[in-house]
Amino acid sequence: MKGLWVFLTLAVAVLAKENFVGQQVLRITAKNEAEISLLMELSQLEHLQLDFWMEPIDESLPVDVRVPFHSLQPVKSFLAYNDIHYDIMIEDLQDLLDMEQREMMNSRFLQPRSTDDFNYASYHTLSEINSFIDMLVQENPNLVSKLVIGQSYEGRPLNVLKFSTGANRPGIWIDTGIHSREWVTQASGTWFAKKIVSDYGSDAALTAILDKFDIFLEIVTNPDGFHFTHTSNRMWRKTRKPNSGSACIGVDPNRNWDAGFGGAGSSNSPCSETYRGPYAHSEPEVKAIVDFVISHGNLKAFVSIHSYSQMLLYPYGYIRTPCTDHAELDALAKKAITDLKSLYGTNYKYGSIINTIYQASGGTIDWTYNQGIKYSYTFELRDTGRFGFVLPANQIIPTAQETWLALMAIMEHTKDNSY
Ligand code: BHK
Ligand code: ZN
Repeated sequence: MKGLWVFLTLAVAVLAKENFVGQQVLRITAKNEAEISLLMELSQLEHLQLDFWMEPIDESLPVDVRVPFHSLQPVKSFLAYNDIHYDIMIEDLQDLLDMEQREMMNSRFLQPRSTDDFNYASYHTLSEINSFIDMLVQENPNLVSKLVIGQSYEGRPLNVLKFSTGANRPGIWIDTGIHSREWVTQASGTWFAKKIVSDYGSDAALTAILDKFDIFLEIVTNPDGFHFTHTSNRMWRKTRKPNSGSACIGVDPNRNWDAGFGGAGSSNSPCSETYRGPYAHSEPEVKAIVDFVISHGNLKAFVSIHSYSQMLLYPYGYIRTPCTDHAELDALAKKAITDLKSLYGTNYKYGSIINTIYQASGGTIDWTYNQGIKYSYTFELRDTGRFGFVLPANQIIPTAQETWLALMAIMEHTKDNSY
């Protein structure tokens, strides 16, 4: 009887999961504006169900697009007919996802009893990460606590780790996983949490930071989306709130903030991956952070971590005008990516969002910067597109380690330049 239930449960789980058999990720290199225009037209054809991992904006950056099997032939014909160059980055996305699942299964046979046992080199489910959070708090009661800053649309707690060694300190915020499919970010966030408790009291630089500042770390910033990436669709980016008048679900939580909300570089179509939502801060996952930032009132740095494309970005994304602190933020970004590169040679680009990636309105750090949090940055972690959102698990620790060096550069500068 039990065997039958296990079988049925597995069968339903398999059936309920979106499969990506035969789907490819193409890297399209447009030569000129005309080709970009053609790609923009292509992206408007909803029946093709294209998922742009990197959007067509201008010819300075390649366009990465996930193409469902039924659209491969028409898309490739369209590109060939228009003489637009492309390479196949991922031959069969499902093969990569199967490898990812096998790796998770192999690492799961032992339930960790402490954060020392936790496998940082593997991807983990929401409940595994939540258990990790609770263990870390239990093991370090004088340093770490868990704040619940709100609830997701589906009712999950929005957990924030607070690292604190004294009362009434200014704060540094770090979030990972606001886009749920960017799995190396939640995995890195987990590693950062352990790194902070390991280094406090032994590493002079981190100790000095924590003697002046609290660090707030939200590892799973979009828990509904993250759960959905594990159970139903690995490629889910947005929140999971239904949209009235549409069958499409979810809002882009990096277009939902009240900074140029609704402007260029965001969509008003609920079916778009960059749908801004019905109004600013409509998403509970965003509103919870907004309320936290305002009620805290003394955050000095705010770092929001995405993947992929290896960039360190600062405001603005919604306007071309350089922000007041452009020169300082630029110099600090250069220092941070130089430190990052020193570990494994990973190359990062840096600059304002609009100049480096593309125009985007309603983004997180434009809002936090306009709230007066000067050191507002966004990372785009590894890689540059070979694996994209499906970064092999053996890159988690190196990614987290090198990113930590850049975070330390930002936090030290914040410590030395805030009052
Ligand atoms: C980063 C910061 C602010 C606005 C946009 C971006 C790029 C980011 C996005 O929201 O479109 C790209 C992305 O998710 C992949 O991490
Ligand atoms: Zn993202």
